[in-house]
Amino acid sequence: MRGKGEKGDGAGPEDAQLLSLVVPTRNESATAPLLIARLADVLADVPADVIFVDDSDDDTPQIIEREGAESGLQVRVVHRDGVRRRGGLSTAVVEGIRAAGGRYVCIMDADLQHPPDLIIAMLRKAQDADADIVIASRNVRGGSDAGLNGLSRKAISWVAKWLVKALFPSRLRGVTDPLSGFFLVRRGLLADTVLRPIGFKILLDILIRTDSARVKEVPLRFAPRAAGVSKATLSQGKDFLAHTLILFWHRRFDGAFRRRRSG
Ligand SMILES: Nc1nc2c(ncn2[C@@H]2O[C@H](COP(=O)(O)OP(=O)(O)OP(=O)(O)O)[C@@H](O)[C@H]2O)c(=O)[nH]1
Ligand SMILES: [Mg+2]
Repeated sequence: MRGKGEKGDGAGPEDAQLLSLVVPTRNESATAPLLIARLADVLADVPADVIFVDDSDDDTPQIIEREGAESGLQVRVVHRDGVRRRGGLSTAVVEGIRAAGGRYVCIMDADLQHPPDLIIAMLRKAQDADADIVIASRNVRGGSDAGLNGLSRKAISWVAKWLVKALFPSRLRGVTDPLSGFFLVRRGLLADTVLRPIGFKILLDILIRTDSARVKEVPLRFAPRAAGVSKATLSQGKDFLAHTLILFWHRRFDGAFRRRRSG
């Protein structure tokens, strides 16, 4: 894998650092030590830092600081309180992306549903296929959503996927898992992109707002949560629908606007 000293997006400190991993956390004191131990193995030879954007009320940030210091990883914790937590997971991920310095930014959950070894496969795919976005997909050969909790969640996930595929057919052609929470993005792609996700579907926001980005996928075997408690709630369904509608209108308006200007 290409790393230190390789040519990046242009000039700048990102040339020295290949990857920033962004992990949003809320009350993950049970999973954080397990995750950090796995990341220390996986990222041992990768010029990378790990940014935890934390909205916890428990001792998750202290645990991350302690385990991070012992792990040899370059770990940063951005802890948010009060109004800074507004938007929850979605604003946490955007804040992490904006704090990142690596050539690539990878977003993953803290509960080990996203196997850390896949980070290396995603980086390789990004470099070898010159991709702007690499998605860890549950829906390609070799992937699976077995770790998704219960039949109803699997059904909701299936309906949600086909809804967005129907609303954004051209942009999502060939994309099998537009709602995955595990993905890697070339950071330069997002430099001038305004991201306004609502809820948990940040990848969809990025895909719709970066029209010509090259997308590749690697298979994800979505694992069960390693420990701790799910933060998924029913109101996420409402957030998802609101977010999808906003993106739909944004895209239609922009399209009409572009046509009017060129016509
Ligand atoms: N910073 C931040 N992170 C959050 C927030 N809500 C959830 N997270 C984190 O986002 C990731 C995904 O949340 P999960 O609770 O695992 O949601 P899920 O994977 O859809 O649900 P399960 O399949 O039941 O685990 C985890 O790392 C959470 O700790 C939030 O409000 N703020
Ligand atoms: Mg989870």
